[in-house]
Amino acid sequence: MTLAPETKGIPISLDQLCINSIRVLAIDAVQKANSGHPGMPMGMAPAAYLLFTRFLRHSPKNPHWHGRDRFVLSAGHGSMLLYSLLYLTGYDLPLDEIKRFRQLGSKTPGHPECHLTPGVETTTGPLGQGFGNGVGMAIAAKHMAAHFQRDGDSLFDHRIFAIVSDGDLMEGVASEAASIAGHLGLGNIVYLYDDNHITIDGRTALAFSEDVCRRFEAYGWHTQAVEDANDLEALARAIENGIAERNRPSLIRVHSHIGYGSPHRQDTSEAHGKALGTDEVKLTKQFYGWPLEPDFYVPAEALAQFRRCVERGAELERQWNAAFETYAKANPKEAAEFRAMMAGELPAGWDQDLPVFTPKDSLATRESASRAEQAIAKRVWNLFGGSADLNESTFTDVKDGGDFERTDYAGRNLHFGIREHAMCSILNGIALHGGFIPYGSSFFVFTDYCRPAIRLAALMGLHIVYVFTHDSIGVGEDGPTHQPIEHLAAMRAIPNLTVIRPADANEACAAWRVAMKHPQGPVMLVLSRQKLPTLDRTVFAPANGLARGAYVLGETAGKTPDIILIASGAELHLALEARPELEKRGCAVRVVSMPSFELFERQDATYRDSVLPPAVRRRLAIEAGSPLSWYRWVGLDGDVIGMDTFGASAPYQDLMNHFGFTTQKVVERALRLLSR
Ligand SMILES: Cc1ncc(C[n+]2csc(CCOP(=O)(O)OP(=O)(O)O)c2C)c(N)n1
Ligand SMILES: [Mg+2]
Repeated sequence: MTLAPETKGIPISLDQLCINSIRVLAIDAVQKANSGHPGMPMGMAPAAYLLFTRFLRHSPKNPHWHGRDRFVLSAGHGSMLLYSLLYLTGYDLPLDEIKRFRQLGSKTPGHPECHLTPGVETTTGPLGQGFGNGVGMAIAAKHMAAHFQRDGDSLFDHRIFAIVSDGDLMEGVASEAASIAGHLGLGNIVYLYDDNHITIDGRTALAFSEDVCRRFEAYGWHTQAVEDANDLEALARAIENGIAERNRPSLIRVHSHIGYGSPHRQDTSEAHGKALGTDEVKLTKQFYGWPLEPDFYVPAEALAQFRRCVERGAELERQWNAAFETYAKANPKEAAEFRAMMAGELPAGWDQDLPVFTPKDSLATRESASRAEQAIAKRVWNLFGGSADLNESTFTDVKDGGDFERTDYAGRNLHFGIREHAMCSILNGIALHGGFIPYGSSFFVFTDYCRPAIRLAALMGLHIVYVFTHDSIGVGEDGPTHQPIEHLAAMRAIPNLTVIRPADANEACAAWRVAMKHPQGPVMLVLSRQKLPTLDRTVFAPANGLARGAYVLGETAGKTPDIILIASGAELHLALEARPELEKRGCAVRVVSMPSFELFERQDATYRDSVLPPAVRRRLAIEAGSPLSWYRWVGLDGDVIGMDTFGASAPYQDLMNHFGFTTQKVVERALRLLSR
């Protein structure tokens, strides 16, 4: 390892002071916390410095300014790189927060979390996700520009920059996202790849030997290489070229040194994920020509140089606002629409075409939900999404909406291809970009392929609608590989994800209504493949009870119930059929429709007790999925009819009989419970 001391006798340039300020803040913060990842910030500080001070159009005092370029730190473990930049360039992230890196209640958590820290565009850490999020942001920017941009104005041409690491590029989700980004020709993307040859286990050569640039060229990307991460000229030229390339996304491979400047840690995996230690901190600061005291030292001239971003950003913002005013004068309708969608407002009358179904209609909920979605999409153009090659089955494509393609970014229907994981990561990016209510669809069983991104959507509190169909063994002939079993339980286990499994067509409409008005987190609609009866709402309680998560659908008049039958989705109809059978035997029965645990949990105790009175302890839940999540609601004196195996391949009616989802079985189990 050769380290070329930069300081001997030569005055350190201002650029160098700034770059080393980033490095030293990262080193000191990790050292103080005795936890974190100093190596990557030390290696990539020059590129990050250039980006934030020269290329990224951002306004530190207004992190939500729409016209800003987006910066994604996909390698979220390098969080101190981002926190240093945010502090230095003047975001509302004071030095004290840097000193509280990784501590309880700080704005500097171990990995960047966008809902906590001003200037953090997305929550990253699970490698590959940031890569996909950036592609989503780029898609959103292109769609918005295609919709709003009029000749000549450049209001909607912001760019998406990211730093991605070896780990990011090894993860499958990044390959999926890179493939679709290249296919779509997203020229508003410029990603810097931190090619430092090191991951946690050691040299990348242990597990990663493809030619990354050639791989990305094959995806349709524009690629460049910078052989020395400290060569600012070369970096600047490459970034300029990347920006100038308008028809392809750009990847700049930057050969860097993890832990740059640390005599014993540079270019080793030891620099990746732990504090350097006091001795090594000292040696490293000496290498940078840095004073050893105090910690967190930033030279005044370096800070001043960074803080020029504040005025620069304010000026960019002023120009943008002035251009927007001109635009608004010429295009008042569009400007009003833009402001409303950015504020998250739904247009007046957005729900007035929602269908009302009658008992004559026998529809799968995927079908009724599709009709609801079409009715909404007609009035809400910024409902924007698509499916992972399953429109034939999920029915989510917007009729006459056109396809989002490289030749037509105004097209409303996204075709993710068979890339469920990237689909969900991209949806996160679209939501983070702002202005859209993104949705995506596939088979419910393939939430397994989406889960990491869904979890992050829930963590970030993003307004996204998932449409997952083929919700149970009701799938039928496709068999166990396609039959969700534990999936409802798994999705219900994700905090802040609202899962809704409607039981009939009108509940499906009510579910879409909830989904549109739930900005605080993602909503997942879980829909049937098979046809279901539409309940007669002149006999049963209205379907808008769904909004409260669970509601009493019907019960034996004038009596305290002996038993409560609770069900979601298709199985609700079994409970309804069992009720008269049980009444014939003298039992008082209440039937509760429970399409959403999460919505029900959000109700007050009075309402919850009115639906599930604590005194009524005999409760039977029926759902064609793992019983795991139901025990909370049925209690120790209750029972669950569910699925404990992977299902089987057969016509779905045969499966329902075989696995005990029949009226007769429900009656039997209810009687058994009553006789206990
Ligand atoms: C999906 C996922 N798997 C594993 C990890 C744990 N992890 C954090 S960083 C890392 C790899 C580090 O290598 P690289 O991406 O090259 O970063 P560098 O060490 O160069 O900073 C791993 C495996 C993770 N954060 N996300
Ligand atoms: Mg690496």
